[in-house]
Amino acid sequence: MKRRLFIKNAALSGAGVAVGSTLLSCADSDKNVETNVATLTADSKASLPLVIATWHVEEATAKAWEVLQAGGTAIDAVEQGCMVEEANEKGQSVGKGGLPDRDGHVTLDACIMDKHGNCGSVVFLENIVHAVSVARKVMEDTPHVMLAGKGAEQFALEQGFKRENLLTEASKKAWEEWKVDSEYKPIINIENHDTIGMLAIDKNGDISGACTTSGLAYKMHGRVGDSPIIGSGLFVDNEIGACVATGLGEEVVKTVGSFLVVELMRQGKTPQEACEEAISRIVNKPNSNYKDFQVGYIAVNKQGETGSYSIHQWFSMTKYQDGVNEQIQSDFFNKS
Ligand code: SD4
Repeated sequence: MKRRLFIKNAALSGAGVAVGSTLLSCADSDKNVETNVATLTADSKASLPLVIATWHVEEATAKAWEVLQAGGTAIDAVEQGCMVEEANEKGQSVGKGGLPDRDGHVTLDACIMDKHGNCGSVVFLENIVHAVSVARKVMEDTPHVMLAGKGAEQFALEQGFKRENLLTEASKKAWEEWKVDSEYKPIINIENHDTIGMLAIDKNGDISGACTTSGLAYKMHGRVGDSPIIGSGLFVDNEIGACVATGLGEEVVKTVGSFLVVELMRQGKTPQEACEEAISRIVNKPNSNYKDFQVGYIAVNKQGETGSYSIHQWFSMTKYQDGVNEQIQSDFFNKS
């Protein structure tokens, strides 16, 4: 994920907002684009398939789209889409090349959830690039939903995954520079974000989701975030919709954010309204220090309407629908 590039591009394009034109009527498309992003009506009929992902990950959504267009399932699409970022050594965010914990270990968290509500997850996994695929194996080939650490690695090796060192020279160098005056504080966003979350609806209208991350850069060894926790980092309900989170996982876990968004959609909120409400639960806590951290949600409902919202500026969603792969700048809470 090219964060610096994204910031530059967004600045160059003014508001930096792109809009899924297929979801808008002709009259709508002439209006202010920022408004349009947030005002898809309940009776919008989105065309399927579609895929959305956190941040600027157009190669990943392109892969997922390819699977969906060929008639593939949403679960295959989100797995293969996430794998693109996991294999991307240049993105210091996920899988190979991910920034390490404060002791220099790259440890991965991932989960996946299908249209039946089945789920699989791995936490604190080392030495395996495709954590999302290991999570899928947990879902499909074990009676469990979550494997951790050495046990997860052992399971992956037994399943034929290759063992490899995930700490690239570039990430090692970044870690060594960070150690100079680290104060052992983990870092969240703006300059590094550490996750890809992806949601897809296939041609049959079935929804699946996945999330994979190297977690907070320079976290404590052993720390696990929201991304592999079903209901927090990801939740899919094929009758209602799905949500995936990014940002400071501790805050997402405390509000069970993705489950909350899906439940709010069940109560009638649009994906946009549901994401906004979930962010408001975080920022409106007494003594919330939200100015110091970022959380962002993206969501889709069964009708194919999408939404995204974050605490701070610069969060974005990549969306591939109707042959258009585009980055959509998220609206955000902290405008002060
Ligand atoms: C975590 N939620 O480990 C992840 C990190 C992330 O953008 O999404 N950063 O807390």
